[in-house]
Amino acid sequence: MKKVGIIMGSDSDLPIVRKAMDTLTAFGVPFEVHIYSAHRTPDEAGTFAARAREDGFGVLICAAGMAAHLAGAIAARTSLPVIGIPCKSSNLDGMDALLSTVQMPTGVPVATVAINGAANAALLAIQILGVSDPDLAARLDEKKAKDAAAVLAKDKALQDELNG
Ligand code: RP5
Repeated sequence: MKKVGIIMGSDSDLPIVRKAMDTLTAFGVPFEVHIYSAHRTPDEAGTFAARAREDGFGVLICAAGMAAHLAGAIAARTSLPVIGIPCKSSNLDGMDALLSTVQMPTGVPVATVAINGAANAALLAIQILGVSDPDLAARLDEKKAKDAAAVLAKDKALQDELNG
C-alpha cells in the first residue's frame, strides 16, 4: 500500500495532527510524519515533496497555521494529491490559515479540510488510496455504516424518551 505523508509546519501543530495519525493507524494505513516549514525550512520541504512519489507516498497531508503556505508550497513540487489542514494557532482563530491554504491559484490545487480537521484529512487520504485498494475502501464503507447506525440509535433513543 502507498504511504501517507504528513508534514506539519511546527511541532506546535502536533496536538492537532495526532487525530490524523490516530485515524490512519485505525485503518492500518502506513504513514510518515515530518516537521518541515514552508518558511523556516523551505529547501527540506521542497525536497521532500519532489521525492515523495518515488519514496512511496500516494497522498500528502500538510498541516500549518498562521500564514499557512506549507500545503501550497508542497503542492507546487508534486503531482500527488495534497490535503491541507489549516491549524488554529493564532489570535485569528485559524481563519488566517484557512484562507492561506484554500485560496490556491489555478493549476496548484490543495484539498482543504476544516480548521483543525485532521481526522477528515486522514479519511480523505484513505478515500484517495481506496480508489485503487478495494479492501481499504470496504473498511471505509464499514465505518460509514457504523457511523450511520450510531446516529439512528440516538434518534431511536430520543424518540423513545419523547414519545414513551
Ligand atoms: C506555522 O506557524 C506553524 O504551522 C504553526 O501553526 C505556527 C506557529 O509556529 P510556532 O511558532 O509555534 O513554531 O508555521
